[in-house]
Amino acid sequence: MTDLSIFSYLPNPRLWKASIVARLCGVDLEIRGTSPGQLADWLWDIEARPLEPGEKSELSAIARNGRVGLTTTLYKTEAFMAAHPFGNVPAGFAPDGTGIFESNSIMRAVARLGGGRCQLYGDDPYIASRIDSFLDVTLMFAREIQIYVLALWGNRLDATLHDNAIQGFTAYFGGIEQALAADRKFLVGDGLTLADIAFFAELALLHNEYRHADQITRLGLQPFLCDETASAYPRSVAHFEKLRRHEAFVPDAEDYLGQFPEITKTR
Ligand SMILES: N[C@@H](CCC(=O)N[C@@H](CS)C(=O)NCC(=O)O)C(=O)O
Repeated sequence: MTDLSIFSYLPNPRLWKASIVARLCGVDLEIRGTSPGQLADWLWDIEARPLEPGEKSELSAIARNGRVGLTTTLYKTEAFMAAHPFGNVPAGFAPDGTGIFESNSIMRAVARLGGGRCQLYGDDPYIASRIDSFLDVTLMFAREIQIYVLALWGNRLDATLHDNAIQGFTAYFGGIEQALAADRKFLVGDGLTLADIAFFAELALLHNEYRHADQITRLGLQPFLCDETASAYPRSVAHFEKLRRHEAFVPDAEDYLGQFPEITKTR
């Protein structure tokens, strides 16, 4: 039986948080979704599905404008909104329809479902909480980076947006670099945890920056993924490059990241 189902645009690095943990902890996920552009042609529901031809006209009562990142009309059912009050994807669903939102929390749910098979969420309350600390700061970084990447997608980057993103980037990477000091192999303890997986997923998402290099340089601004970042945060960049080759990460990350240069290489 499926332990958890997730509806999302695909591919979505934030969804990998759950799929990587599921792979490592033997949890059965059902993933539904389509490309971001085609989510407007899907019913956002506990049983998400493609809309039938002509069905949109019958659904005008539930049509609503996308709010974050998705600028088209979306068809979110009342059941979806009851389960997901913020109306976002990735959207997790327990077998009884209980909604689990925020990709970090969906990931935590998968780790909990893994029970004793899962070594990724610490084995005492203090280590689990330290992992949570990293997940909280990663969410703050993710928020800054989302604003930046969405501005790039909308071709509306400006110096202020870029400056805000710099603040978020330097604060987060300063902490990650510090956490990996003295040749630590992982962010928490001696093994892979949810903290590393969330770091990896959000930095993977930032790779979309490469698609918009012209927009950034035209404004006289500096991309984040560049040689200077590799020099300023060598442990963080090496950690990312190591994780992308981990066997549990490769099925999600290989094709997606293969579209982009490695951070350590000059574009
Ligand atoms: N912090 C959230 C971000 C989720 C999010 O913002 N999702 C956006 C797409 S990027 C969304 O679902 N937007 C729905 C809408 O625009 O109505 C997470 O990690 O899950």
